[in-house]
Amino acid sequence: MTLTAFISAGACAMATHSALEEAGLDYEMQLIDLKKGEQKTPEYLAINPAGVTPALKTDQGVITQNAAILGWVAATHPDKKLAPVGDAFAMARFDAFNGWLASSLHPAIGKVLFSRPPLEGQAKDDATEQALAKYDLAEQRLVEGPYVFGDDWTLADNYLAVFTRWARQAKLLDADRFPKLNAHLDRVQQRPAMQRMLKAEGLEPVAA
Ligand SMILES: N[C@@H](CCC(=O)N[C@@H](CS)C(=O)NCC(=O)O)C(=O)O
Repeated sequence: MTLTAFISAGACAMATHSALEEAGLDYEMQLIDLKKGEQKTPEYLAINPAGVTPALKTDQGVITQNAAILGWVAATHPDKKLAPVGDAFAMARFDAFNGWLASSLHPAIGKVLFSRPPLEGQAKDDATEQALAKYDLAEQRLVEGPYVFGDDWTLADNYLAVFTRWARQAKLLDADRFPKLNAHLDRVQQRPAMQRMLKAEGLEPVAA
């Protein structure tokens, strides 16, 4: 199987990149620089017409969306125990959590951090409050602890860590308000696959 991962350093594609590392796969990495607009070039739009990263080119074709890529990596490497493959109910919950990250947490924190032009004043305060309410939901209801699904780490943990990392970088992941999410991020950042991913993207774990 020949795999090419289209990744942008420090972006949500860190979830896909770390999944490939967790599975120990051989893949070629193509860096797409979002600041230079490389996601909108005709060459890249031929890979992912939506003009966003990540994308994963496989022998069967291209897969887009972190959540789908994580599910595919886990399903094609069941021996690596990256997700509860084979348990339909547990897989539905894995997909549901990843779907929530993609459709709710990511857009909320993305609006705060990456709006162009940048949000200011009341608009920024409102967007921040709405994003933090979603982190509250993760802290209080969705993340069982120590991992998303209790004692068993899955790829959903690395995907969540993308957004807790962004929040910590922006000084939004308050230690008193989000003790579980802070401990979770510290734990996930220690994974060798996460550290390989960060190094390959020219990044480092973000300290509390
Ligand atoms: N739900 C998608 C989101 C993909 C996405 O929005 N990627 C961002 C980076 S985090 C991107 O490429 N943005 C570039 C743009 O919108 O021009 C996924 O998880 O794959």
